[in-house]
Amino acid sequence: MEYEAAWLDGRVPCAVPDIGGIDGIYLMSDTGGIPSDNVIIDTAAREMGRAVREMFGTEPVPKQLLSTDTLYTKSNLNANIVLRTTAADNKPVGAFSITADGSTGLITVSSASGEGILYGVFRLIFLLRTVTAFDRLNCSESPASPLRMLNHWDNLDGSIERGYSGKSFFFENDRIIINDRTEAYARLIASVGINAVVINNVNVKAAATKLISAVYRSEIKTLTGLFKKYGIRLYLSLNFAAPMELGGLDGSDPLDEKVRAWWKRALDDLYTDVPDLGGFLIKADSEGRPGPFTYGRTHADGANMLADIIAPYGGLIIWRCFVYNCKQDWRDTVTDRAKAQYDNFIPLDGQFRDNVILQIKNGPMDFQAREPVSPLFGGLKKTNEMMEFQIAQEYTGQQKHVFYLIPMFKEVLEFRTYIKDTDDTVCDIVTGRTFGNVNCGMAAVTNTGNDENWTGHDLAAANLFGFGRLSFDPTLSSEDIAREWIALTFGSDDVIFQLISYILSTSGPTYEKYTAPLGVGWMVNPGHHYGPNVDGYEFSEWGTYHRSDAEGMGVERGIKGTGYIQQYNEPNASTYENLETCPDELLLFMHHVPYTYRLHSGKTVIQHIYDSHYEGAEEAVRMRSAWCSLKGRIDAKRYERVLARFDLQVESAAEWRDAICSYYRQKSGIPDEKGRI
Ligand code: GCV
Repeated sequence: MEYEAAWLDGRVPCAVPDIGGIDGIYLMSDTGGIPSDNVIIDTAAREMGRAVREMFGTEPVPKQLLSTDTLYTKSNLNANIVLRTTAADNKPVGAFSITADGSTGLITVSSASGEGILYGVFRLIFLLRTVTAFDRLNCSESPASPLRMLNHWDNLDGSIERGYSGKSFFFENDRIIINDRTEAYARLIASVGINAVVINNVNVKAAATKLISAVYRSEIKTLTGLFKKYGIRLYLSLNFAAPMELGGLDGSDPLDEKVRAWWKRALDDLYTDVPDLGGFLIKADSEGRPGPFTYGRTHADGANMLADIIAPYGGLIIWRCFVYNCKQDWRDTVTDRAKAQYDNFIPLDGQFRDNVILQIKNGPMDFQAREPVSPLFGGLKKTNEMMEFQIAQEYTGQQKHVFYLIPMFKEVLEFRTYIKDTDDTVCDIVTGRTFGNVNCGMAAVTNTGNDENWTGHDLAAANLFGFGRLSFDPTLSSEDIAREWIALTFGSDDVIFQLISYILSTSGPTYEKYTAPLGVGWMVNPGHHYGPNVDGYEFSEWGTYHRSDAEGMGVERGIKGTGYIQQYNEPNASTYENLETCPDELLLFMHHVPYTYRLHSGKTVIQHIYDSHYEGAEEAVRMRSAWCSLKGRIDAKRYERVLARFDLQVESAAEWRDAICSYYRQKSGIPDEKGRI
């Protein structure tokens, strides 16, 4: 399968007018070592050379340099670039600075780490392509999250769970694929600061269980080495029942000596051959996956058993908190799936090893278009935590609809937890600022596949790019990220910028308007999760209800309901409990109210449902028109590809509008005051 270069596309030329070209690229080390010994610095130098060729037509061969003295000789517009390794400092791995001296034309990328040199080079390439003045190349950056990770839900048969952009480029017919595309992917994600990647689905079944065994050893070794060149550590998802499925034991009890000995042998063996492996991601006791509960053990017992084995190798265990009862009786109004993660993990706070990180989905349910922030972030005080976002658009339009997710991620990260100081946010927790821990970060379930453009919908690439940039620097605004992505992907034409930024910034609110209202979520077709089906999950065992009846709708999660709201710290708990202060957009997530209940907007719930669905469907039409205005400004291939997706989106938005409005017209018996049918 062909693939495009996405935002690394060399067709976007240098935008800095006062550079005519780059004369030389030099490697230099303040510490006297030979920097090219470092595989990551080699990659950085190669990337710089390649970008220079793409921007200026000639590719200087990187040379070693002892001092920059000889380079202070600018006599034309051309510049020289120095990649300078500095002495160790106390900045995070990956920190770098770029200094650009206009009078000499010398551009220096400095860092104490190979990763920093690589990130500095990519930053410099982005800046050369997007800013219009030499002095704007100057910057200093440092990654905020120690772990910036992508989770692939790729299966070994080549399918991708919740994948919307083709098949896996890692696996096919139970084989691991390693080719040009693998390297292209590594450079793509390294360019936005990603430093960890889990290549297989958390639902580890069949052949995937054997990824830790000798069967796939040589490919895992090769892949690990390939990613290492880009400063990325490879991780694998584990099957907790591997001692039974691979080892033939009769159980997987984490406290059973035979089980522990089996894991120790298996993982010692693996790390001996692949010492650079980052570690493992585990989904246990969740949606049918095996776990410690079967043996009456805790998740701390399970995670710590594995963590102890891989600690000597510097390995990490990333343990998912997505643990809930997926066999609930829908008639049971006391059990609440939203409470499950907090209830399961708070009692274990402080019991996990230092090399265990709990990975927590952004909301308490499952990646809906609108959910409150998981209260677990405000609860755990003595445990490493990591954010799990989803850029695969499972519930947000499946990469047929455009949904720029970065504003939503920003909202989650900026949420105040009140766990410590009044201004402590979720971002402070997952970047280690609140508790001073180093094992933490952000992960996203990725949206990539083997489609030519990687992400199916061309505009969905903004989410992949944006997640990387945001995990590196959460202070960036979603507008800044969009601006940078648009310029790198489509060039600096102002009309393109205006129209695509309009589309991106409108996309999330639009999708939210024409799908499930006021935070209630889940009104999708079961199984594949695309398209409207109000009662699709209503009478099911998944714990996903909207509780609509003739009088009203929403789940009562306050003191008189399931008590979920009490999992938040004050003042969040009171804000959500109190109808006067509960935000409209989360009202039906938090409370059951009559259709005639008046929102802060002044509208009744039922009229809001009608109005927002009509508005959302109309906005989808407007976004499509905006895209149509780009005809002739964007290459025909990408233009047509996106247009075809907008056609689907407009059709689907109208279907959502009609299905939801008709359902609630019938259920409530209250007509639309605007007389629409
Ligand atoms: C990988 C949701 C998805 C599943 C996914 C699960 C998870 O339930 O629908 O496909 O499984 O989340 O995050 O583990």
